[in-house]
Amino acid sequence: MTTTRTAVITGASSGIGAATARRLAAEGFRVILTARRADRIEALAAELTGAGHQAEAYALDVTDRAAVDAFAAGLDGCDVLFNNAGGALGADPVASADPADWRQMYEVNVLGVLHMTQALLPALAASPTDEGTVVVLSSTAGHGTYEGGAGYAAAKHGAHVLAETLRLELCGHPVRVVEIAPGMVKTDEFALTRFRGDESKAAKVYEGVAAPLTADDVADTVGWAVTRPPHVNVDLLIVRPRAQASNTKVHREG
Ligand code: NJP
Repeated sequence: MTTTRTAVITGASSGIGAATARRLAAEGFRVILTARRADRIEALAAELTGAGHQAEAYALDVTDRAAVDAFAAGLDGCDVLFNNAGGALGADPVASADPADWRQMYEVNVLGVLHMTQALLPALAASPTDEGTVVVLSSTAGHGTYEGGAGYAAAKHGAHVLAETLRLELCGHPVRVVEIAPGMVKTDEFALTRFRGDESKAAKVYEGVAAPLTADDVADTVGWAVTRPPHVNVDLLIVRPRAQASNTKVHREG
């Protein structure tokens, strides 16, 4: 008899989260889709269910600790937690950045991961197939910085440190901790959110880059990491498009 594994995905309403939901559903996971926009995750859950997969939607703001605890209390098991909800706000230099943006980035990219991880760790440790896995979607901005990126990089460095520390603290327990750190990924909303809906500024991020990563490329790395045998811990996977050699060296055509 095979046991159906459950994956909880935060930020499943768009981009990398939605792509990973599709990927993990295809791998046979029951996927629990969470995000603030209920209509988006309900539509995706219906699409996946219609295709014969097991999928449920649960509207959740990861910065709301009480809501996260209520979600966890109603969950009947979790084998994989994909901490993907997050993003950047603004690209202002340190001298003029808005502290409110920094606070919001810390809330979602760091405290959101903390809330979800704390709430679901007991369920992950009790995984009947011994496959409890916490995945943290950080960024190459969690491993280096760039001009105008300090607020986002500080938050993603925080997510990276959380993952590193948790792996040390869980050594000897049946839960592995995986960090996926992508470079430039062309998704519909990431840059638009960063530039508060300014489409021309958002488009400039990817201008001339022949092939940025796609959400599916990142979903592929998550799908691979969480389907290794339970004793294999993929600590950190840094993935960039070929055209991006570092946070500040990008090949642009034209
Ligand atoms: O972006 P986007 P990506 N509570 O904006 C959700 C990182 N990353 O897929 O709540 C719960 O489509 C939001 O859903 P909603 C990036 O930092 C990206 O590209 O409905 N959910 C949405 O589904 C982020 O951690 C790139 O608005 C909250 C999702 O988060 C992850 O990859 C590069 C929430 C954001 O999806 C996915 O980004 C990189 C909250 N409080 C790292 N706030 C890149 N695209 O270039 C937001 O290195 N969400």
